[in-house]
Amino acid sequence: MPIPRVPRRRERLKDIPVDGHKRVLLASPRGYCAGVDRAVIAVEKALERFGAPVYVRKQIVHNIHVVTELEGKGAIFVEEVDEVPAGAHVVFSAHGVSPAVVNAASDRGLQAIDATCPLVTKVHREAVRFARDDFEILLIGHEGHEEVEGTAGEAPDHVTIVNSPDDADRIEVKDPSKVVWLSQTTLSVDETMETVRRLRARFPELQDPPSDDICYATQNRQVAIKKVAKDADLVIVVGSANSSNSVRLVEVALEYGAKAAYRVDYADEIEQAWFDGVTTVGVTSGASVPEVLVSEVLADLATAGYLDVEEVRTAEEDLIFSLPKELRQDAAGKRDDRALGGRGGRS
Ligand code: 2E7
Ligand code: F3S
Repeated sequence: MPIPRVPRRRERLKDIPVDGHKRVLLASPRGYCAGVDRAVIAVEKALERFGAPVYVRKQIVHNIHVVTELEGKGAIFVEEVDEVPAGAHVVFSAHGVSPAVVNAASDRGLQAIDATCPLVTKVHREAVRFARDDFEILLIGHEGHEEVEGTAGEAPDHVTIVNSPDDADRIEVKDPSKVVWLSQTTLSVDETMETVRRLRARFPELQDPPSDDICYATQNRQVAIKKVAKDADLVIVVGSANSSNSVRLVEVALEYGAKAAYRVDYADEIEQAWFDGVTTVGVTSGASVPEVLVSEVLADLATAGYLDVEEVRTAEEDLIFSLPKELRQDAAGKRDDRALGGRGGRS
């Protein structure tokens, strides 16, 4: 079950006395990616179509605000499909599920709606193909994260999880001539390249994935925050603690010159003490974060005198994914025309 939000009662931010021009650099792209948009709409459509409750396995996306809002509309979040009453509708989260979960849902007679991001499904297919060709798959990603569990579950006998660059120095493989690396979609691009460099130093025949596994949205948000961070005294990242891509944005900001960087779920977590001597505040948000939460942060910053907001745009995004197939027709049998189209808009 998601943790309910406990509102923090702090005073609103007060005006910050600093010498110099106070401004906000607002990173763009930020916030919702195409996979999150699709997954959240999928739960809303399922509620409209089938009525409440609709069950969702795990958090649909890793954002406490999104989860709380959907709960208010009648979604029930569960950890596993065995908590769902037989015959009910269950939505699989954007992070994907292993075949074992799909089978457990089917054995229980559940009506599954698969909101797995298509870019995660792509990685699952790569895992299946390399396993079929008897490769050992070095899956770079965080053990225990739902996405990694789902991808590894496609080929458990062929996958070794590589958690960090240091892990790359330790892991053992059976046949160094038949290894390939794949990755979680939301990792730090720079850290992943370091992990691959260290893997390749040990296994020179290591194959690359057929295409990037770190998705366009993760890459674009990291490029944008890098540009902001070099000029920022303080960076605020809006996103939840369990949101891998949001946490990476804090790390990337610090690596690229931000003097300080903090993650908040809500504007009321911002602390007055962070602003000592701060003229330039960078702001961004993770891929699971609705824009309203960023607007609330900007409103609070305005009360503290940071009224000048400059957008720092490093890419355009116009990717839209079609809805999960189980929801593509409306109740009257008409096709929903949200079509697969657009581009990720690499920076
Ligand atoms: C699905 C995937 O929900 P998030 O915060 O997830 P992460 O993986 O960053 O914890 O962000 C959206 C999202 C990202 N990747 C959803 Cl596979
Ligand atoms: Fe998909 Fe990337 Fe978003 S994997 S859910 S587009 S962060």
